[in-house]
Amino acid sequence: MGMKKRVFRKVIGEFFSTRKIVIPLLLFLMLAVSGCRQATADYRAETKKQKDERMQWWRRARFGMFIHWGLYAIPAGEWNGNTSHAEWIRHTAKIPLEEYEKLGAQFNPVKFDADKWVFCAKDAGMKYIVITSKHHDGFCLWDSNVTEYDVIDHTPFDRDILAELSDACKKHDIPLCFYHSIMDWHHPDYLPRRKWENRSAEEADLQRYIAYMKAQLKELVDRYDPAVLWFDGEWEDTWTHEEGLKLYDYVRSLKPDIIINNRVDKGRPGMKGMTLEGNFAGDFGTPEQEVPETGFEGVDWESCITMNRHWGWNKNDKDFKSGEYLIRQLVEITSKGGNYLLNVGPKADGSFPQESIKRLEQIGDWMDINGESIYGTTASPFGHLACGRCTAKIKSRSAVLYLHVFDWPTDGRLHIPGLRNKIKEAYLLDGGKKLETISNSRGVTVLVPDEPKNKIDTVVVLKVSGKLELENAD
Ligand code: H79
Repeated sequence: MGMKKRVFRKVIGEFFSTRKIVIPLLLFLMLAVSGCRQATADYRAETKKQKDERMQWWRRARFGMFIHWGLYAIPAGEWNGNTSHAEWIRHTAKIPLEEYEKLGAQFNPVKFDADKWVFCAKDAGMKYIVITSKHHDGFCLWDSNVTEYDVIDHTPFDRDILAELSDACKKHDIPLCFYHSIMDWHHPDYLPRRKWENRSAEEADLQRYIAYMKAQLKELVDRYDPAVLWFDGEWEDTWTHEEGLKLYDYVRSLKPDIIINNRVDKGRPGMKGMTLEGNFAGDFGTPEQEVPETGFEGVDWESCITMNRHWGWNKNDKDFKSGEYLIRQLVEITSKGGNYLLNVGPKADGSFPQESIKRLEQIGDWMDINGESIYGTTASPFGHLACGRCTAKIKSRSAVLYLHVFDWPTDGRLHIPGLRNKIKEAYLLDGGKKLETISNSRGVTVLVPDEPKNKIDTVVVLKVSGKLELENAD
């Protein structure tokens, strides 16, 4: 017995005293531990500093382009004489799956030119692009390995749209992002079926669908390196909070610094934009067709809004908002600390609607001169300003206030009530003309020219020294 013990000790002793073994063993243990951490990483547990760094480009950007494009562009909103449809047409016109699939044969967007799209966005002053990799209809704009229901396999058009767009975005240095619908009216394993459909759901297995969606997301991240994933269609009963958390962590594990919207999870009440308090995943809120009454302190959000009444191309919808309206909407949202995601629904031939191009150019003309008052700014420190809106760049010992004057004063005097700071400099952003200011007990009065530079929004810049001091700001 004693003999055996000694031999055993000797063997063990040699084993551990041999550096050759100990070092690799330690390395192995360290790797194993860090590997486990990776696999179970809770990406939502990051510090404020880490999140601030991840969100930085997005917060500075303020303005992006949404693109809704797919097979639904072919009927262009019209089905059996009803002209009110768009990207929901398969559902709203109750089109059987086989019939909807046939649209693929007509999808041949010969005018699609990724560089042109990117120039349109950049010239408008937009800083990122979010395109529908897949909308609710399930049709995919890239050559997916896990379905034939995509642009390469299901249409005569032999070009990978997302590949071309991703190349163009890289070339012209603008982040590309994907809208990806969780709801899928095409995949046999997605549940629930539309109520009006008579497709059998007997063999369907939602877990298999989720695996399919994750495989697609991996393709998208690996091939095109999106900056944001913008989920949608999470409101159906089959999607759960648990799956939402898992999907969020999965996408972050593919690309740790990616940004993901709140529709990945079930945290928003009904179809509202902002997430409720609680353990919900999602980096930013998503008000849709809506500008919130006020901003949300410390919460990121992005209003997505159409130029007319539809997201997908609808040839009969001529109800476009004016360029003036859109510019002021951008300013309004920025002054509340949000981002503005403005939609374009390209036609089936791959071109942007003329009405959209015109408005993007109008916005671009204004942004060329006034972009400084949008990018990298934060919400207005004022509760309300009679003359218009305010965006700001605030530091601990100084601040720049951009006063967006919608209603130009008729008496040459622009009043900023409640502002207590010493004014270092005041000037028009357009052209740089210096302006005089008068400080009194009520605040600051800026003496301005009789006519505004731009009737839509003339920006008056105020540089103030010291910590920003406002009184009765509401
Ligand atoms: O992708 C865009 C929309 O298709 C999608 N989200 C934006 C970004 C969206 N999904 N649902 N909704 C918007 C709201 C739901 C509206 C509905 Fe209807 C009411 C669906 C059916 C009735 C509006 C009217 C859409 C179709 C008919």
